[in-house]
Amino acid sequence: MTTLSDEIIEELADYLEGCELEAREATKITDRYPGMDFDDAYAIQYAIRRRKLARGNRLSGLKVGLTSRAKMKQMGVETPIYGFLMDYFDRPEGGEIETDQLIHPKVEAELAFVTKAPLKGPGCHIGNVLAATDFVIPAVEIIDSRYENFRFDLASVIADNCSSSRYVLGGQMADPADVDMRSFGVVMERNGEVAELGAGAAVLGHPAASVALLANMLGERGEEIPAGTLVLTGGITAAVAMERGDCLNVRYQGLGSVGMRFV
Ligand code: 0L1
Ligand code: MG
Repeated sequence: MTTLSDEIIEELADYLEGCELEAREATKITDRYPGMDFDDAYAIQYAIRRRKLARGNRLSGLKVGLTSRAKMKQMGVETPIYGFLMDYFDRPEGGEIETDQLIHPKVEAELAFVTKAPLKGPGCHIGNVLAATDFVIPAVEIIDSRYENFRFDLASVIADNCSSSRYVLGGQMADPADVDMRSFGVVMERNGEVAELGAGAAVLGHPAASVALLANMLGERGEEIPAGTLVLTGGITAAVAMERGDCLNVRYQGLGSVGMRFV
């Protein structure tokens, strides 16, 4: 049940999406609506999604955020969150990220899943996810919170589509049975220097647990993860700020590397 009227939800969706499309900073929406709850926040996020679909953009996947203890602690929250990915978020491996389209981007090294069968909660677990996974593929998510100076809270972040902005997939996929996802190591280098290191277990103990959680959260809305869905499971490393001129290279154990240049 939302506490905000449909009119206010649409007005906030218009405001936040405008900030995304024009790379304009937003002020925390809970300053204006302190009583808004997570249902309101997801209603705003879904309104943004509908606006993009109506304009002809295609949904390209889903993402789960705040899946690492470090990130949850940083934000003082206990709950991971989810958002959507659109076709124009997808950028080529080894390509350029246009910083003038973004506000203050940060990068996260992630393991992405592509499903081959639907997943529906409640009760979805790692076993269901592994059985329904076509392949896993390395990914870098470029998040770009629209909020001025990162002044936000969980409801404001959910409404802002969990800071989703761009993502880059690697070229090497793997059968989930061939990857030890808990000890799967990543090394993130910015401008040739190691910026972050991590292992897959940083993501809720096992990256597949993030997909299961997404299926269970969507199940509460009567939705499922359809077959053929790309799911970004959340940062294995902390998010690292990038600026124009920076080069990023992330090495993924046994799965090659993902690189990009911020121009
Ligand atoms: O992908 C994510 O983990 C979402 C992060 C949302 C908060 C932020 O912008 O740091
Ligand atoms: Mg992420």
